[in-house]
Amino acid sequence: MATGDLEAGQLLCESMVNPVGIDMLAPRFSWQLKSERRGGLQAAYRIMVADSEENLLRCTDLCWDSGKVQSDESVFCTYEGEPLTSRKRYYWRVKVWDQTEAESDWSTVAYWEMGLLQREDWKALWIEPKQEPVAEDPILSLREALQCDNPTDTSVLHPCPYLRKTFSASSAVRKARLYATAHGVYVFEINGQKAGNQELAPEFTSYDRYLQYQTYDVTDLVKNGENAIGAILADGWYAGRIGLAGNSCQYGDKLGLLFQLELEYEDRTQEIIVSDQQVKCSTGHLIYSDIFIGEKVDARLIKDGWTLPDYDDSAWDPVSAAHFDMSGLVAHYGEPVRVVETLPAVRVITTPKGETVIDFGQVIAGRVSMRVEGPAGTEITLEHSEVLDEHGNFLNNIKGRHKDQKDIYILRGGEPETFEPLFTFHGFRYVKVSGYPGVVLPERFTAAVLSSDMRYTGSFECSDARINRLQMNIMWSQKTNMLSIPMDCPQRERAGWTGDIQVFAPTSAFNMDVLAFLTRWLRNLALEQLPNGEVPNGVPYHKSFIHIDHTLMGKDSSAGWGDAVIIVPWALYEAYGDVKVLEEFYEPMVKWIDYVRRTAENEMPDNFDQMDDVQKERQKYLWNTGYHFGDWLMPSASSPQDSAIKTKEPVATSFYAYSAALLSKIADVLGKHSDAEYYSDLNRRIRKAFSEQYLQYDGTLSAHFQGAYVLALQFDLVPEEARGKVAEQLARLIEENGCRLDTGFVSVPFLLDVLCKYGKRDLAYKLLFQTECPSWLYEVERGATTIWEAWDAIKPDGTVSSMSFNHYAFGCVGDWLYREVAGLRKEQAGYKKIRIQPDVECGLSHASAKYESRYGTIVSGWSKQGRRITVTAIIPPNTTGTVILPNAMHENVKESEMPLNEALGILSYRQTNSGVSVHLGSGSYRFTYDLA
Ligand code: RAM
Repeated sequence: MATGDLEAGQLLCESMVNPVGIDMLAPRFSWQLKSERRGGLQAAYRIMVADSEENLLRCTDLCWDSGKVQSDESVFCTYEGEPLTSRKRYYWRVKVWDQTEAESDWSTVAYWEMGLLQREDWKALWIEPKQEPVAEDPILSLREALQCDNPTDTSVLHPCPYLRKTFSASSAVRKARLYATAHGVYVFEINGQKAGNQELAPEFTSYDRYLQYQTYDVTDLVKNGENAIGAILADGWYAGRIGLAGNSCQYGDKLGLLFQLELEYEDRTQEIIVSDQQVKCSTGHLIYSDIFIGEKVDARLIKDGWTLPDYDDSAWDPVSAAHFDMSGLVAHYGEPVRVVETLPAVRVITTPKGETVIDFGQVIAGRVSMRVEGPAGTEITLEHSEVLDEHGNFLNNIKGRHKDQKDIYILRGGEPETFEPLFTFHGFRYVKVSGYPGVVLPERFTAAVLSSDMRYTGSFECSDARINRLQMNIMWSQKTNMLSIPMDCPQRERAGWTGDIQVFAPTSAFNMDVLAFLTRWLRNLALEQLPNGEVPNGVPYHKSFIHIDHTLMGKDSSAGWGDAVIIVPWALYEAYGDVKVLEEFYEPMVKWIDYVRRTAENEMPDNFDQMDDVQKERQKYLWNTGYHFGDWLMPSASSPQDSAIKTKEPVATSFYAYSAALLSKIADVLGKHSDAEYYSDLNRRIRKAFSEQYLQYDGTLSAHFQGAYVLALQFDLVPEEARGKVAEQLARLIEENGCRLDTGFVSVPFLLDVLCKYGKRDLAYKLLFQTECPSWLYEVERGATTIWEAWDAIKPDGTVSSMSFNHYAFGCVGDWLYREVAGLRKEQAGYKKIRIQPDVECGLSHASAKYESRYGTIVSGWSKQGRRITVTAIIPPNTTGTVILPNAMHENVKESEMPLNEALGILSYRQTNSGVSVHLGSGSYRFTYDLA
């Protein structure tokens, strides 16, 4: 019998709410306990699964009944019922008991639906429309590609193929599912209506090994009688011009389509409509569409009603069947790309040069929607950019081949019309409009923001508006760079650089639920790992990427980039407590460390022969050969390459040590204790070699730059007794630099933590509040709305550089804001044990963070008024927390007006030298006290 207020809610299956079309054979369930009482813990649960809602509610013919399981686990509980079948929808619910044996009601019913699990489920044929093969671009060296400033010759681009097929449904349809994928990107319509609301399917993956198909519930689109299904294809990432060098045909030069529409009639009989040679093809109003260059539409060529059954397609061409290995076909995993927000135009500017430019007030990734009325044949051009130049003129600051970001619309004439490109996106805030008939009014333009549609899970807010803007900028950079893959930037490269996400992963997991999104990307990474263990610098690792790496660096991986194979799964485990993510990528991690170990052991630096035996011996623990990106974009370096060359040696060995240490921890989590010992011993040897090689007696490192000190301290590379001196050196370097940072990509995530850990908290805050370049607030004060690639992307004298204005890497400070400033931390992976430790003396008058953990909402907030401190803490049910009240005396602390020893939910408390530490169960608490 259900008692009390206990409830189980927020049901997730494989991190998603009611996913349709997954292919995990043992999906995992999570739920949240809801309880008004303080100190609620789950003591047991019971899950039931059935293949119909009726059976589930009647508890008959169940696919799985877990029975009452004595367990406090409410996340990642694995399905253990009868084997799951293709296409079936499964319904599930859960009930819980708490530690007082109170029993909840059954939760509301949730579901998931399986996709096509077997190769034989696919009856469809790959088809290819009549088309010119996509023109292959000449391979240029990186320098040539970047210097290439000519606008793209769009005459080589081809019209988008349209494909259609008619079919009849012999009676009323009770269920219709469309399974589809493409070589290229696609959109489907059935009877004139778009299938689903996702964009740019099948999205960007390592296509030759991992191609997703999407599942659409199209029950409402299919009607009894005659129907038509149609698709438009475009080059997308598959054949379009992508990456730094802007090459086409990375995976193929022909577009193709695979689809299967499955109907189930009211009488349960079934029918399947597939892609085959009965499909017909043509072209239409999309003159070309390239994912980078842009899209051109001639609305005069719109084929009205082309996906209606009675459309006359007699002049359309046949398609041809094609054969491709289907072994890489997988169900789409994680949230799809969608239009997640629509922004109004803020203003229309006439620039000093006389250009008409729309300002959307925010740098985004996405596209413009334009309303217009005018004579047929009028050609409107929309050009996109993130910045204006120092005079306020439009500036396409991104250099290189195919970096046009230009859409063209030719009016049909007559009625008001709307244009929004289908198969391209741009990184922009400003849009230059040319050829618009009449006045360019802001209300005629909106910007659609494209992003992988993940749940927002975190927010941070404090008493300094500039820091709040910084947090917003981090969010925006995440939103607009997590678009199918974790990209470096949405304009120049849009590449899955492993280093960038490695540094940003912890912050990203505060802001959004990135578990499925990053797990999918890691699956691609594991598939792209080279046989020798190297983890490529970017994933997907397409031909042009490989070419650049080989010609530029002579290999495929770099320290701090390849280490993503260990660091990203670890960040996911930490944030979500997901052990499976460690299990799944354990082998690739081992292979990577093994590659690094072999490289360190076998490749010796040039001066090896001049070394004595002791020095020679230690070289095998130092990763000191080959090209690495080092502490990429260190501000004081004269160029990116200069920062790589100057910093690569200590960075590489530091990451070797760090990854070995993490792998040792991971092995322990997985119960592989002898592996754990092996990696911890390896880590010990690397650390010893590091300090013997690079550390001087006075605490200086031979690589005397901030990032080297940060890494050495963060990764414990110097002996304990030397750490104080090393920290002094770091502090000195920062002070000598005018209290400004000089850290690059891979050290900046740890900079402020290291300073706090070594008693330099004041200096950490000086860096945070610094407004001179380089600093986070310099960008904010210069009007940044996203995080810049380089701290001085706009120089103090106003010069606008050709760097990207939307790179999330330096936004990694977000993680520190949540943890240190607001004090929202974890004591156990996945926040089963929480720590609230606010920094009430950081110079702000209040700060607070909210995080939707898998267990529920966590809040850590504080305010300071004179000597009066208020700390708010929300600890979700089924977790416990420790709240640290800095500089408090326990007898002065009140919790919701009650003395500590009388307050409900408090398990214990302890007076320490630095304050009071309160151990508590779930609930919402408000502590007040005066600073001692
Ligand atoms: C740049 C990318 C990325 C970085 C690499 C090394 O071109 O934008 O941020 O990881 O180089």
